[in-house]
Amino acid sequence: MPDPAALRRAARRVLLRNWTGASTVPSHGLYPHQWSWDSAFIAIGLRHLSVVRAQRELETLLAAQWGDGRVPHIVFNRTVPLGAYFPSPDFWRSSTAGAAAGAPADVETSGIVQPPVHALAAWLVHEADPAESARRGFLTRLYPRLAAWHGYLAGHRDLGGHGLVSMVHPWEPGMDNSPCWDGPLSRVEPAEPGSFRRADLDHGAAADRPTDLDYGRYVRLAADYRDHGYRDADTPHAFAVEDPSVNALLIASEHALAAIAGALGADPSPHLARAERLTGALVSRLWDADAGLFLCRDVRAGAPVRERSVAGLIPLIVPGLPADVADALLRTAAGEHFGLGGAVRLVPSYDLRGAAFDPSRYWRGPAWFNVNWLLERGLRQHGAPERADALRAAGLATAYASGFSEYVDPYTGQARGTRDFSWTAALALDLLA
Ligand code: 9WN
Repeated sequence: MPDPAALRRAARRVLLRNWTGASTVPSHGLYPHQWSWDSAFIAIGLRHLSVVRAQRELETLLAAQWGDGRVPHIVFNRTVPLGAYFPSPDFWRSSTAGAAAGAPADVETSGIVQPPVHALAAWLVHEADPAESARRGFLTRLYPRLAAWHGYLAGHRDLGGHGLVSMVHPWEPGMDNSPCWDGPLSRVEPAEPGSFRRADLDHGAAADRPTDLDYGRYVRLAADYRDHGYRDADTPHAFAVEDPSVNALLIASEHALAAIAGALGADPSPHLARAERLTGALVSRLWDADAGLFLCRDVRAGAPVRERSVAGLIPLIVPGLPADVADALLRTAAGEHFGLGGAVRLVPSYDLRGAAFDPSRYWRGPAWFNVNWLLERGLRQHGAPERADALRAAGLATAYASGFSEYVDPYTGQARGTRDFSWTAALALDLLA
């Protein structure tokens, strides 16, 4: 375990450097704009440095919310050159192509979304200093926006028709090249290789990143959505998946929204009712008792995706999970596929025994800090405090030793991806507190 004061200083330095004045970039080189779920995790850590800055982080993101309630996955910084990140604003063209869906006119964004961690983050930021939060009217301003965000997901994204939210692009669940998407993506015709330039390869090792074929398919799906005005009802959505992690995060955030409503003297019951409905749908539709974890579902094929992704363990953060399901998840986490408390330092993003496992390539095996932070919370919530303590210690040691890297080899803890990554620093601060 590193010296807590040294760790705190180093994490603070990363967050101060990555702050741009109104929000935080995930990393200056690879990701020079504001990302949606990154900002939620960053705010959770920033609250330990400055509650006002943490509030600002979330408010900047939500200021770019669309009229239909969606919170875009990227809010572009207009001072950053177009070639610094791909796809850039001239690809998404949100303010024109997205006008009918209510895209803002004064800021450029992407048109897809990321997991709804924001209400959970807003509640944790509020709890860090409730008096200051009340004085600044933080929850009063955020509540309608967060409610509209969840309303968009529930109202526009139940593509499977069973009460769960679907993601329509591999960038949406935030686990871009998870082996779970290989099957659903194989039906997508890739864009011409020469029709775009991958700026990510200017900053990251190709072996640590998605392949060119993946990128061709990402581009095709995003362009199709754009060309249908980002209107969900009109877009064919060749890729549609129900992801247990996204739905679990929505449930946790719906519980947080109930707490926010309660703090504001509003009625929490609609949020609790939605959380309960979602929990029922999550268990009945995605739970696989034989595998001992939740599976993703390919909505277009009408079938479960038989791959073990860490997304299937993340429902441990759901408060009202049936006890037998929670117990089975704890056993699976500690078993041969994920190695918690045994073979690995941190829980991998994908099955250690899976055919597609690769300890270096992005979401196909490496361990990520946001995922491990969520699992740490889930372990604590479901009666496994010793395991949570051990994961916390491993997370802190690995975050520090890896230079707050984006992800690590799950066995060795060796740094992968970019360094000085904001959510790694932010969540280390949160674990320290
Ligand atoms: C595409 C910013 C984001 C994270 C995602 C991670 C990665 C982007 C990319 O970086 O995705 O959104 O260009 O690869 O997969 O989880 O939010 O940190």
